[in-house]
Amino acid sequence: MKQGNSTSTIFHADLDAFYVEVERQYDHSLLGKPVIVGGMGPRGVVATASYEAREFGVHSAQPTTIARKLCPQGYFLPGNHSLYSEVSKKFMHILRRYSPTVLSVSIDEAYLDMSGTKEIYGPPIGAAETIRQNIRDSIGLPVSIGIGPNKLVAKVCTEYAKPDGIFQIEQIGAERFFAPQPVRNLPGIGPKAEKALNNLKIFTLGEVAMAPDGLLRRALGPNRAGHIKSRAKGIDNTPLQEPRRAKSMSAETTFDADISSQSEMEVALKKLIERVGTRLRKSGNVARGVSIKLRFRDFATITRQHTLTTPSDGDQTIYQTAQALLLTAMRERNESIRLIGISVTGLDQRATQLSLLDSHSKTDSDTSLALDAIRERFGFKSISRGT
Ligand code: TTP
Ligand code: MG
Repeated sequence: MKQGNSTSTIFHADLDAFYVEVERQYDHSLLGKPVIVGGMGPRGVVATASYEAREFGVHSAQPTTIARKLCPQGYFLPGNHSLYSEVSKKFMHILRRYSPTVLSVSIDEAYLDMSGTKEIYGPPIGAAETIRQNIRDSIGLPVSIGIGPNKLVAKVCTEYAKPDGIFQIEQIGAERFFAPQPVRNLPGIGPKAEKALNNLKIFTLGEVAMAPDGLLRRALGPNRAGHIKSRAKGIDNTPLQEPRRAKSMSAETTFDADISSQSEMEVALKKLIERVGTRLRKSGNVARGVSIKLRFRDFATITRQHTLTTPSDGDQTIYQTAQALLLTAMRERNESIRLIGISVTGLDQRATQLSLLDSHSKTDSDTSLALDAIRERFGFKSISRGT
């Protein structure tokens, strides 16, 4: 995936005053008026306000009672959340027509990887205009689109595009574009970080970019300082979409009667591992870790885990690891158990790990895959590996 390099074109699309604009579709008399959607009870808060109402100082998350004082002539509506989520689905659906990589990040907001689409949609601004028009024609809503070389710049651009517009900054201009902006404009800097920076006389993103590392570490902590500094220059290498995969898979079984013999536990463990292992191999992942869970008669529950030297998807490797964990756990607490469980963790795609697999892991993996094929044909109980 092309990300964060000069050829990437990322769009950030965000509907304008979303809930209000949906309400206006159903009641045209609300067009051009200060409209507020939110909780109407004494403890209710504003979900959103039309741009007309924002002029009075009304904003999201403000108590509705305050909004009423600021804007007594406003039209206050309780909102219809199932309708908004229906419309949101349609919005995302339209966006997916324009890019195979769309990352929806909230009900009315998504990133699109538009890299390499020039041949189809022309230059970015024209493409954004086409998308905006399509959204207006299909669901009647105004949307703003920020365009940048990465997610960060695109997102900040959207703020400049609003309402109902397009704004683009290329990588070459990103640092200069960010420099005069207050630190709070950077996604990821909240009120606390803002205050800490301001206390050190750092007010703009340009000042963050130039600040000595030690000073930033003092304000933001050692982990965030370097990250925020590069973001303050408009640099962001985060991929648009994390590969979708489960980080772990597990199975467990509760016994009808508590069991205390180690061999019974091992038999249960083996069955669970065959189940999880089959799922793991089907998903095309290998595991980096194995963990077991034991629940004792008194409901006390422990987990024990181990990181594999070589990632694996083979039942035998998983079983041997789990068995060793079981033995250690039993040495600590030799009591009968009511539940046993297994998890494979730290999953990663097998293809990207293949070169790391040693010959033993490959044999184990291949044997397990062969057993999967037999089970698929003749049923799960048809075959099992001897211990
Ligand atoms: P936003 O995109 O933050 O706001 P908006 O679409 O109303 O206005 P704009 O993007 O033009 O600034 O949020 C989308 C919807 O999410 C918003 O219409 C209502 C809901 N929402 C809340 O319910 N509570 C909140 O605090 C916020 C920020 C939004
Ligand atoms: Mg919005």
